[in-house]
Amino acid sequence: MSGSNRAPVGVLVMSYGTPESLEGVEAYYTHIRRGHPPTAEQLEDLTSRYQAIVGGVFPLRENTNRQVAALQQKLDELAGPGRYVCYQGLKHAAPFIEDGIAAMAEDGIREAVGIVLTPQYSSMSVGGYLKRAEEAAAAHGIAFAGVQRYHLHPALIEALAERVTSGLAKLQGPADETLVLFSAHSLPARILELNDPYQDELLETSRAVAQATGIARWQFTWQSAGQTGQPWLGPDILDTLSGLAGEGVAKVLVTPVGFVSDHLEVLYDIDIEAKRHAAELGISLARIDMLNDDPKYMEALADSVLEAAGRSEAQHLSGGAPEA
Ligand code: FEC
Repeated sequence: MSGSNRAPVGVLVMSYGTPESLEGVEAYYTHIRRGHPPTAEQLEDLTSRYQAIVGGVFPLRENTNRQVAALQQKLDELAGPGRYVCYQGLKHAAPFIEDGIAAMAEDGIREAVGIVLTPQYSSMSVGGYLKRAEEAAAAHGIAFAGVQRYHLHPALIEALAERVTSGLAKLQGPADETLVLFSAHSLPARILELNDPYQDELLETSRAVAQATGIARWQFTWQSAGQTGQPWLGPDILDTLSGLAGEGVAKVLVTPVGFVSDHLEVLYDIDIEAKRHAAELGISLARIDMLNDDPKYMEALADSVLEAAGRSEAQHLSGGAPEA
């Protein structure tokens, strides 16, 4: 980023997005399915999951708003007020990624950094967000640099480790009686043919958190696979829990490391579905508190934004193209 004129740098904070109301669920689901409307049965299934979760029907929207405000505050603290200006860009709901970039253009922003509210890179997740943001930025003549990953940032690992430690206390008894089950959103299994780093990065985050907390008993599992008729990465958390019950494990602390917010995939898939299954198997299941706007998480995000802006500025000065 060219630091000489000190014009504000736009920060596009990208998140998955959630409907604004129950009436908006169909349009949201159709967007996720790339323009193909869900069947009545699929729509009813998704609507009933939203209705079942605690903490409001669509907590992701409020949580994302809070995260964006907290990141703005952290950037103001670190770089001076107004040096960086945050905008929101959602993948499947308004304001869409393209809306966020258009708002920057209207405000006269010429340089931007993009960051996604999920720590690990996959071409199917972060790669998709950054591609859309880059294309929109190019159309508006905005120089754009994307943060691809921050899955090993020390402040992120510290924040997750603190939550594992307090989560273990929730389950009571000696910590070595509990198995820590790291989890993340599954992806279609064809990702394996693309040499994608997603799985490795999730395991790296899990290993770093395990080391930071000194836990010996941990495993990784997938969750929230879609119903697309294609195979998804497994084992799924429900099968993993069945296997653990067979091995005599009685206490499990689920630690989602690919999600950063309270939302449907945590509040339904873990807190309702996995918990119910665990209870049937005689397992006590607890979950770590999500990061939401945790100050250490904000530090990891702000640091990654500043690093990307600096990298981009160095490249600008040396005449090279910014890295995506
Ligand atoms: O709280 C909320 O309203 C939104 C919760 C939510 C998050 C989330 C994160 C990720 N997804 C990822 C991949 C896929 C792929 C498909 C897919 C489908 C859905 C559906 C809902 C949904 N996802 Fe999601 N995802 C969330 C919600 N996701 C609802 C549709 C019904 C269902 O399957 O349950 C399949 C698309 C297709 O049909 O082809 C693939 C990935 C993440 C984590 C990274 C990120 O946050 O971007 C990867 C939160």
